[in-house]
Amino acid sequence: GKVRAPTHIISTISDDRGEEPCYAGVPMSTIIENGYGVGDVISLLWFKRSLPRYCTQFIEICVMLCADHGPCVSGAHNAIVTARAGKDLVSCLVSGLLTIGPRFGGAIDDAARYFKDAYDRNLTPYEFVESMKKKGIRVPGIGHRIKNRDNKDKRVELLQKFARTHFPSVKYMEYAVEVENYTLTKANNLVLNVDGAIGSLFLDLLAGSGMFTNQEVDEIVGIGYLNGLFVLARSIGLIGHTFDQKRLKQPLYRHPWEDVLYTK
Ligand code: Q5B
Repeated sequence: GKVRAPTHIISTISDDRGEEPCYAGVPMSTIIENGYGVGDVISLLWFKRSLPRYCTQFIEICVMLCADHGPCVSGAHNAIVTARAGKDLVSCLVSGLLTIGPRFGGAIDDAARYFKDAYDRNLTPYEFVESMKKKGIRVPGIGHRIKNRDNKDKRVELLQKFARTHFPSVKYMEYAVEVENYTLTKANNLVLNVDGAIGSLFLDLLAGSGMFTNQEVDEIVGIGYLNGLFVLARSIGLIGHTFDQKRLKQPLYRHPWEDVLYTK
């Protein structure tokens, strides 16, 4: 019989060999004719399945809400400085993306991991937060530089409102809110931030949609898919900031001496 030469790559998400490309088996014409959106494409390419409309809408809302947060955040600042150094679009984009991590934008996966573990183990918010403190770990998804109890993050409120209306269950998000209620007793700015809201709500999406087995949820949370949402979304803003600087013909950036504390 025929002998198949061993392949060097295995791929399961898309196929470009036929008359038209397929995403997770769905032909491009179906995607266009059925009016699929970016949320559907993310569902197919990341999760390898079509998700219900409220899930794809939630994904799209995450992308829209995280697309930008002004010029002062780490990512935009880096992109702006890089653009002003005369670099190309890709360099500006990646210099911004490289700031995304545990403190800035990249706390979504850890928020999901820690909230899930604490909720599934029936830890009270007090037990959870204090156990994190003992380990010297900041609670991912909690805390913000400019948002606080009296200046809550509108993005978080919008995500919560959508989920409370459309999700079958928001148990992980409600747990995250209980954690926030406790951390707010410690400091005014220890609010549930946008990373924490997305992390906890994505747990609710995974657990409540009936589209994922428990093993698949564990795999998604374990691998860490969710920071991808922030990376994808914020790329939109970083590209915007790059074009903005180039349009404005901004000169090379040099940080002012007065803003540096020179010490020995
Ligand atoms: N403390 C976000 O800190 C920030 C604590 C905490 C327990 C916590 C901090 C943090 C976890 C990571 C996280 C996502 C660094 C944030 C985002 C996207 C963004 C950004 C934008 C956008 C802010 C002062 C005291 C210290 C700390 C304690 C702080 N956080 N304790 N758990 N989570 N959060 N990141 O204000 O006793 O004095 O030592 O790491 O979720 O990135 O818009 O800017 O869209 O672009 O700099 O929204 O919360 O405060 O570091 O001076 O800490 O609070 O231990 O206590 P700050 P620090 P002590 S959303």
